[in-house]
Amino acid sequence: MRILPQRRRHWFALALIPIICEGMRRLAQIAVRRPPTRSVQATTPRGCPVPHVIHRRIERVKPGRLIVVGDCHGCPELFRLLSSLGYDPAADNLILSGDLVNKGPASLAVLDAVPQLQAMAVRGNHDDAVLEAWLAFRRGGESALSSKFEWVRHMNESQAAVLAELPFTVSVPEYGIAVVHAGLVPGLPLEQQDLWAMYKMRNLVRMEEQEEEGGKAAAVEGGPGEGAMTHGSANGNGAAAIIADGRGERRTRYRPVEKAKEGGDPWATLWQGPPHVFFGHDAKRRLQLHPAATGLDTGCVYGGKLTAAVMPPLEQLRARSPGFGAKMAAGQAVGREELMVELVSVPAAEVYSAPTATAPAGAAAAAVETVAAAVAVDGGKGHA
Ligand SMILES: [Mn+2]
Repeated sequence: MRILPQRRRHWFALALIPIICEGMRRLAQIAVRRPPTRSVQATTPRGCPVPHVIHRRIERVKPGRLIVVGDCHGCPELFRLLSSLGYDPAADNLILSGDLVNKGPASLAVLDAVPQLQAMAVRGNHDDAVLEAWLAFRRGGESALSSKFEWVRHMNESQAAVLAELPFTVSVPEYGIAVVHAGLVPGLPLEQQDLWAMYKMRNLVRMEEQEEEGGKAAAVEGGPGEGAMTHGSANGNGAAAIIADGRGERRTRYRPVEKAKEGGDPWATLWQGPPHVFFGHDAKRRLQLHPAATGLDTGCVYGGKLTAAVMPPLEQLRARSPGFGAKMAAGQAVGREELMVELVSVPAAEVYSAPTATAPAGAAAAAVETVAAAVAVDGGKGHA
């Protein structure tokens, strides 16, 4: 301090205040934080750089509605759906449930639309795969693209940047909701959720079951209420949770799996929240209406439909839904009724991609009937 002239000393001291505050904040964090159960993943499961923000939080919503749209897969139905809703980027809040691209004809237009529409979106497995393909294409030139990703050669830097920045979850605490592409493992805080599981899982297998069946369960350690997981691996033995049942005595461990034939239950049937989770990825199961989770992938690209969950502006919700305020105050998961969710769908204009093992059976046949009514809005609730 002596090296500074007298009049500069207090400025120097002022400059130190934020540094000291930050140091104290970090010390406080270390004091309350449990030791991490895994190392931070440096890349996504497809080897892409992880986004700067993995778990995005919308602290203050815009004054309009909150709209969550299911898996677009490059389908132009996104634009018809938004236009039928009278979507206003300046007022409404829009979140896409991931798999923005691939299989449909308008992937690039969807990527252009994300910033134009002020949309937020979570990362789907296809989004990550496309980003990987683009990065490889840029490194290796023409030979690096498989026919499945042929269209990726036309993707420009800003379209790729949209994919590169996609977080794995978007939370809207004011509404008590979160959006993820595939699912979440109950009992784990967001920061401990596995990247693979968040965009690939469909079912959760009880670890005990899995052990009985073939002894293949991952070795997982963890104390009460603490999540433990294996490292996110390419084949997806991603995460397991240990859940206290309220008294902290019995615990359940779950292992997320990709396909229903691997056993277990749909993860959303086990999810109790909070938050209420909107998700996609599971076209075969179509609309999923569980108490604390809503599955919105209604197989548009397979000739099904594109579905949005529309919630009123926050101010209206608080005024018109007494249950919403009560559950939020009690720290409980809000349901679709409390959120006053309206489900709105537009049918696919055509079958853009042949149904696969994980796509809805019979969607192609159903689509034939809906081609003529392509622009009609199906405003009904609860079409299963
Ligand atoms: Mn998916």
